[in-house]
Amino acid sequence: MDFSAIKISDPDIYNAIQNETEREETKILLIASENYASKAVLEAQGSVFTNKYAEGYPSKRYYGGCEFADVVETLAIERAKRLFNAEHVNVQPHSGTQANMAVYFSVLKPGDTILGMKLSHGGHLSHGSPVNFTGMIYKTFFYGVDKETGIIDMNEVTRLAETYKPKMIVVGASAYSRIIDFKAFSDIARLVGAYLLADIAHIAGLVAAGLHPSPIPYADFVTSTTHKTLRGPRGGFIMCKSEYAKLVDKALFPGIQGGPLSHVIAAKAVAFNEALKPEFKEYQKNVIQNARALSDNLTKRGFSIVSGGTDNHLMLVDLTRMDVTGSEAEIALDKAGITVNKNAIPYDQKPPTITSGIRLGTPSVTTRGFGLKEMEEISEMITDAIKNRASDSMLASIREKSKKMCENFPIYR
Ligand code: DSN
Repeated sequence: MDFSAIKISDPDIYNAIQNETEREETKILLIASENYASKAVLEAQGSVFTNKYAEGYPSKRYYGGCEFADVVETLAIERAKRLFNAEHVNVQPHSGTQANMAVYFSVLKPGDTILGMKLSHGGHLSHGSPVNFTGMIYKTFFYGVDKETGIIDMNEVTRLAETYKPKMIVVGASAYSRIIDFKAFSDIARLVGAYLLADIAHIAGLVAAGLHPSPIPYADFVTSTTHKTLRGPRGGFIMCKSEYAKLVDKALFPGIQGGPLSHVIAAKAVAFNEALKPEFKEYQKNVIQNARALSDNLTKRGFSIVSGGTDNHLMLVDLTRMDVTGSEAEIALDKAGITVNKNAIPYDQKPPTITSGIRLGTPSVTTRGFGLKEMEEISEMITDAIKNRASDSMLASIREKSKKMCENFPIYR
């Protein structure tokens, strides 16, 4: 992109942008929720639509001059509908949490009961955590994964649903590597008269490509972000059955948000268009293939993967047996030029600031073109960095290797 104006007007911010570009280009990014948006997405997001107020919805705005904001929002909606086969789409949520909030506000009242997945077992803050608005406004109960298998315990979901009769069941995760059975969740929701919300923020790209079963036929509401496997701009969106369209739209605006971010909506439209192309399916296949390869390679090198492997774009590495904490591993890997996040593992004995695990994902490295050979080399680098975490010279020499690998696969250059 052209940064000629900011280079002169604001060198501090210009330098930070250059440094961030350098960081993204030269480090191996394994954070499962991040990706590299295309130049077209960045251009749309950096466009003059940032200047425009467009409160309301296409053709029903509270401001004049919205004809082109209508064009981008309508295209974003139509493309998302096609991509996911959805009846109704709202592309205005600023984030995944705002999308979830709008769904809750559309059909729940304060004090109603939600059943979601435990945060420490891979769920999300906005699925009922006590430190989140969901835990403050609603009564919340949680299911988790089986201690032995690391897989969602559907018997427990049924038992909790029958016991607590939630008004909403939430399914979806930030750190769960196996296929989610949306139909089974829907059967339980019907059994107890609950709404079903499927939050596919992490797996949206896989769902769009038909590589993970879609919740659309089963869930009343489906929410997502646009920037993870979907590889668009940072933001959220909501899909729902037509019967909830008005309630959802009203809950989002004027309920919880004001003016939509039309520049981000333009970028969402670009990303949805990219995701409709055949290359996107190939990309998602490679994301899964790389995740499996990384998980297998790490297992061969003695690491333990929660649930024994992965069906999607991510894996949770249990470091308990390696005698290293998640935060120690995160710091050592960063020094070696590999960016990851520490992550609680199910039944973790350590606090969330320390943790016994790291979460690894392959969406970003696959976007830059890494394949099976690189997955093997990365697993070797991860092993060496964790084993030699006390040696700055070893970490520096791994940093050289990771940098070289990145230089062979430029992102924006
Ligand atoms: N922060 C996101 C993630 O890393 O999965 C979830 O909101």
